[in-house]
Amino acid sequence: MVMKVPFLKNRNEKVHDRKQNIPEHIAIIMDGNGRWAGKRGMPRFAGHKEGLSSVVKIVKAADKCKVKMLTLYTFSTENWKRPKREIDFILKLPKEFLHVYLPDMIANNVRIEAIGNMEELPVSTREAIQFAINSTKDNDGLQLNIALNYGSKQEIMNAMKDMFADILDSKLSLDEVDEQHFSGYLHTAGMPNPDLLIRTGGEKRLSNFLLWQLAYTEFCFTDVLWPDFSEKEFMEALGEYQQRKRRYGGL
Ligand code: V0D
Repeated sequence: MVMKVPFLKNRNEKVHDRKQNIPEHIAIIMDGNGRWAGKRGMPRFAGHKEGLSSVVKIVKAADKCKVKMLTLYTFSTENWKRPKREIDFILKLPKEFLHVYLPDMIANNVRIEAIGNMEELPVSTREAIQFAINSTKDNDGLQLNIALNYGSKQEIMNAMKDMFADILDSKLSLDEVDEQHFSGYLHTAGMPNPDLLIRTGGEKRLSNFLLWQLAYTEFCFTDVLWPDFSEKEFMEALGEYQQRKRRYGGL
């Protein structure tokens, strides 16, 4: 039987236009790796490894949707409280990322940047990140910011101290201090604020991630664990964002 679809054109117009209101910058808290592994009777590190392949899938999905910037919370300043073996494993992932995925990222014109306190990281981790940054610095496609050893309160405190130092040095006067100027002292200097924050893994909190930068951001929380977060879930989050924006725009 031939289906008649006389209203298809209209229906398509009603479905939100996937090309409109694409968030320019998406920040993601990739939670649930350890639980993903636990549910399968696997050790926690197996979840982090699986999480790394989710990263690559989501970078490609974001690029395909014309998202300009992606900021991923890979390791927080609070994560040092975890067992040493788990920390060691996580901090070896950038090197693994380099060997397995970097050529792919370069082919996709991705530019890698890092935010966070790099000095406290093992040299091998730092070198891997620096290599990734250097080998992608001329790319002008999606910018992938790796937040590692990142904590927002520390970032704000350090920014404040640096700004005070400039005031004491008479490089800056108190009258010039405003939000925009202060933002220039943060790790995210020069980056647009995230339009959308996604947190996977069921928790509904910010966990010291980008407190200043998320002031006007739309939040999307999902119970899906990060290793299970695929292009489908990513598109759903994007759709939710687009619909919210449309509603606000209509007011
Ligand atoms: C662990 C799940 C990508 C969450 C994802 C701190 C936590 C996997 C990177 C990465 C980590 C990507 C590009 C790059 C350097 C690193 C990464 C860490 C952990 C180390 F140039 N995922 N990812 N780095 N996780």
